[in-house]
Amino acid sequence: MTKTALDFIEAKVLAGQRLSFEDGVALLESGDLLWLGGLADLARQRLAGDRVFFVNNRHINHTNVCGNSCKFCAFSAREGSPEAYTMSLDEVLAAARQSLADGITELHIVGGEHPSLPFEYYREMIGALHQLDPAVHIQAFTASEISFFARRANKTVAEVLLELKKAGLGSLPGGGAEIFSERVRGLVCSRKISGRGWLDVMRIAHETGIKSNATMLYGHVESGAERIDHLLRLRELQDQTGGFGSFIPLPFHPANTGLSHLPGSTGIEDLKMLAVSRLMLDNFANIKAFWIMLGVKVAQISLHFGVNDIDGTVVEEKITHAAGAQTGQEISRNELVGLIRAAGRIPVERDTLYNVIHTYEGGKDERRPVEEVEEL
Ligand code: V47
Repeated sequence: MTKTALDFIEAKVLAGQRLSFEDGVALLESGDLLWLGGLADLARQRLAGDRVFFVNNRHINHTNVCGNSCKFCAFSAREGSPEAYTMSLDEVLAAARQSLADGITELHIVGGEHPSLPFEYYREMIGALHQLDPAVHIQAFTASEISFFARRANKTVAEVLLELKKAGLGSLPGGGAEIFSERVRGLVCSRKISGRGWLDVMRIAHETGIKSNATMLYGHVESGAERIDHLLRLRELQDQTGGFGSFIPLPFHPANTGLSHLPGSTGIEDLKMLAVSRLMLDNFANIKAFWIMLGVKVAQISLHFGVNDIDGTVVEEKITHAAGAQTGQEISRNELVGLIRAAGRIPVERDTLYNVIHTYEGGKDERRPVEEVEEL
């Protein structure tokens, strides 16, 4: 890519103009990481200022049983196999109870597409969790899971969403999007909902008053053009509904998957992807770095590459850890505050829908002993 083309893109960003498909591909191909990061940082500054969000949350992966056999997934197991597990309602409630005592404000629940669990299992789970603590926001079930529930229960997507909403569902997580390209889906997740199907479920959710996130799984067999196509399809839907709260690019982890011969992404590629996401998704308020997949240090550095959200405390995560993630399972609120401060930003604890719970004012770049942070 010639310098002139990149200069032209830079001028567009400075003028606040929307970037095209060709611009996105050129940005991904550009070799100047710091230039790209600086441009994304400018876009981040305009959209989000110096505040960096995190949430006090807990993930629950209620079952790994799944009939999809996606090649990128190390988490799923066949029904009846020795690795298969399905949590009972009591086990889900016990996991939630444990973290409610620690003050979480969000439960993030995703699992496999279990071929024989009835829809009642999910509706009862949401209802019981909501009763346990009506103030806790339940972000549960990817668009792919919602579509699967509808097919299994012979209901429409809208019916499933409304029943879950009535039971206490707050919003949908962004998983299951993978890469929208039919070519790629044919290679890595041919049994899963199509890209168009995923977007349709999200459109219906947004029209039903249910907000959601969006993700993209990258670093496997997709091309740069297919990544940009994915971003543009999200941008188009966001223009129409405004229902996406954040975008989270997820770097593929190859260990124990059907694609274990692939190397996985590098830190440079991760930072580039986050920066390009910030620049292309001009109608997304938040770009999130999921530290579990990126590693804490890359997630922290990404705060200078367009990112303004570092996800949350998480507590327990099985999907990426099955695929070889080296990160811990949990990070404390104080550690998140320290990481954000050390990056020169203002830590803000948010709820799931980006309402501010607490702004940690004070010295921006000093690191304080962990026990002092709570007292600010
Ligand atoms: O849908 C599966 C991906 C997703 C692997 O909405 C893998 O705030 C990497 O969607 N390597 C689940 N990724 C996680 C997810 C998520 C995470 C954090 C925040 C939010 C949010 C959503 O993980 C799956 C799939 O795309 N995944 N296998 C793997 N081997």
